[in-house]
Amino acid sequence: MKNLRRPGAILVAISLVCVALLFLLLTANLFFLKYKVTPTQTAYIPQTRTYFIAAENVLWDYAPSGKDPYTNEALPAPWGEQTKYKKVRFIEYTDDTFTTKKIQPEWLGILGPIIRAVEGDTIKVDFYNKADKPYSIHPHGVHYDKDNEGASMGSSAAMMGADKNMEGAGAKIMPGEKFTYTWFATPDSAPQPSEGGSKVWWYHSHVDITQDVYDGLLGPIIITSAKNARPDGTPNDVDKEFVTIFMIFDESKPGMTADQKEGGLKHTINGYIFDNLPGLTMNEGDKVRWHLLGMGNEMDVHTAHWHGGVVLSRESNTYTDVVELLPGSMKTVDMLATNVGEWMYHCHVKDHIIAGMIAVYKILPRK
Ligand SMILES: [Cu+2]
Repeated sequence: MKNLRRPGAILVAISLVCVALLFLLLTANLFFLKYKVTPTQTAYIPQTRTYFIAAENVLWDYAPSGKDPYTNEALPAPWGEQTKYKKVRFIEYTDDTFTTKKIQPEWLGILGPIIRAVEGDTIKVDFYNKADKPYSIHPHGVHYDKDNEGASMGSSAAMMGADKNMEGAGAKIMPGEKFTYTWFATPDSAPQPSEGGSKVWWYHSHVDITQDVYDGLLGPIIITSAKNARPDGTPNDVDKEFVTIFMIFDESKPGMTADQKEGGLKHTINGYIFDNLPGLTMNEGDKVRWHLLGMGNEMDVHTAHWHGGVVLSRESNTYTDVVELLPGSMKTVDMLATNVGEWMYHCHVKDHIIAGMIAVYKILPRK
């Protein structure tokens, strides 16, 4: 009988030890939840940010004032002879009915809306092609799968007999159709600790990659690091952010004279020439982050130059007042705005200055 009772006692003892261990585990967990998680409650909680963006035909004016508003001089020939052209733009709406447009800062110019996200976020873009050609949205810097790459291989790849399975569902959105892109802002999308609290990436249409960006379909993505994120996704280490793109839009057509072709080369900052870019205004003492983008062809070798101030380039680990841009470039630098006044902001390439790649930014006195 003794031999039969012993295994039962051992089983009871094992059960008691298990219950005790379970109790300890539970209380330790509660302790962790109470004392370990509480201090990090202010940490950024990743979320899904949804944008409603349409591609639309527009009439774009490279110089709406009809003159150089800074010098008050007439627009020089041949670049000032025609300033209005049919373009296509990415336009943001408030919801999926695509009826109410969101107001974007005037300085964004021809660029599409800022697609902003924080490290860890999911980005959803409801895209509605309201234009009359197939278009897409292809992002740089964020994580996506093939269906959300937004890139067609184009006719040249098709001619080479490329596998059409290489194109995902979002590669080519036909006129009148919609597609929802899903992208992820990973730690690799965010600035590194040695960089500032936010950085810039491109997005653009990628159906006919040689033409879509010239049509006008391009815009910025800004990713903020989780440790620097305000609830609205903006970075807490600066007061203001601007995005400027240096690009020569080619409006020339076959059969034009050489002079007409030159006049069709619009040397723009955010789609404006000869000081027509509005709204680059800041206050004395502001910490200002400039996100710089370059796009275009081999003639798009640009050197963005600020008068009246310097910028901190973390890439070069120094202060400078000239930043080099090539087609496809994405750079972020910071300025402490101290020098009150109106200052030139232009490309430093000689031919580009003459053709009007020049704007003005203003530092207003502190009230
Ligand atoms: Cu230039």
